[in-house]
Amino acid sequence: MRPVFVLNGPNLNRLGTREPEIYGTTTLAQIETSCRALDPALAIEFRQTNSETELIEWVHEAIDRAAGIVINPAAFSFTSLALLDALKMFPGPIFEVHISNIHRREPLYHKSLVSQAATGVIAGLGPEGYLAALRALKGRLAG
Ligand code: CA2
Repeated sequence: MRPVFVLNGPNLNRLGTREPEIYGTTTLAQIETSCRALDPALAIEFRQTNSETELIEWVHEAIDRAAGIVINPAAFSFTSLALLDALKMFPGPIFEVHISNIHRREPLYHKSLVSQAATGVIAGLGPEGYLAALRALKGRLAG
């Protein structure tokens, strides 16, 4: 079975270290562990990068060999047409996740460009959002 890519954008490697009132105290490593525990049979490639180029290259890799994508593009959500273009090329389901409720934030955080390519968008569920996205993805893949 083809893997599911769980991709994380800039600064999320620092999750759990600041702004706990917005992002909580869970680290990205803990989120990875809970994603893997959801379904040990699911092949998950869980990655984080601070580089827009690398994130786009991972989407290209996903086009060639992934069944689905869960992506938290972090700040690239609001800035990267290049990431949107790459995701538009992906033929399978894409779930965009934001740990915080971006719509409760400043207007700068309200408009995710990436959402145009997403099958579904989850915001404000905290780390649970990744699990909700994986469950939704599994449902889609099972038809
Ligand atoms: O809520 C999310 O998951 C976000 O995608 C996180 C992004 C933010 O720009 C989005 O608006 C919403 C970036 C998170 C910044 O990284 C942190 C690192 C350490 C501690 C807290 C946040």
